[in-house]
Amino acid sequence: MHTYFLSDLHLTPERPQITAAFLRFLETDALTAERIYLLGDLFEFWIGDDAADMLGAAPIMSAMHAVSQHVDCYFIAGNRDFLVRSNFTVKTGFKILPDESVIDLYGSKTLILHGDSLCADDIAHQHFRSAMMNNKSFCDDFLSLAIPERIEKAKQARMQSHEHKAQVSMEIMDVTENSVIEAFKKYDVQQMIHGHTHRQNQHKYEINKVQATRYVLGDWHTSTSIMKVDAAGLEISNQAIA
Ligand SMILES: [Mn+2]
Repeated sequence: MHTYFLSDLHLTPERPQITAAFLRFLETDALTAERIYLLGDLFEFWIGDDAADMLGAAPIMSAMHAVSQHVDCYFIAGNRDFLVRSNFTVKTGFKILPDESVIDLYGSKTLILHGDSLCADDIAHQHFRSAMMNNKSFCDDFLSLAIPERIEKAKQARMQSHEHKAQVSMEIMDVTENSVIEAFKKYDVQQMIHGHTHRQNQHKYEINKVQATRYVLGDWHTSTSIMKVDAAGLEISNQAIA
């Protein structure tokens, strides 16, 4: 038995080849797993469950739902799709977990998260997290707007995000080592898995004289990034997206 982890697909109607690659995964490998965890930014943006059909997500959600009938499926929201709500769970069968969840992964206690909470040096992003993502009244107000108005605001936010990325160095947008070490200690784990930075890699740490590992999933821009874990270990595979 095995478990899959994926993140940062950034699905959008503008990149149908990535949606096709995800649908292929759902129709094939996904069905062989016992559990699947999606660690955020599945969608390029999400402006409310009621706008899913309009943004072309309906076929994706029904394919996810088909898998959830055979496999335990979980979703942690990213900074792009933090507005997923209970209707998303109904339509996809993926249960929403809080960001920063601890799971038992074949005997190893493992922290799973989207990863942007670890990017403490990115002040603008941390402001976005506190003022918007984690601000219930902001989210409720936004979701109460008419869909075209939400689409317009999301476009503006994406433009600001592009400008921000162009201005801020790559180091600032990566995780800060202090936050990583604090997270290992806070949750008392020796293993964590996250996405967000799109920098697929594994990093070793020594926390209180014990070795710890941080695994980073890649994005799905030019190739897939799928982590497969079983009792024997862990590997990430990348397949080119045509
Ligand atoms: Mn992200």
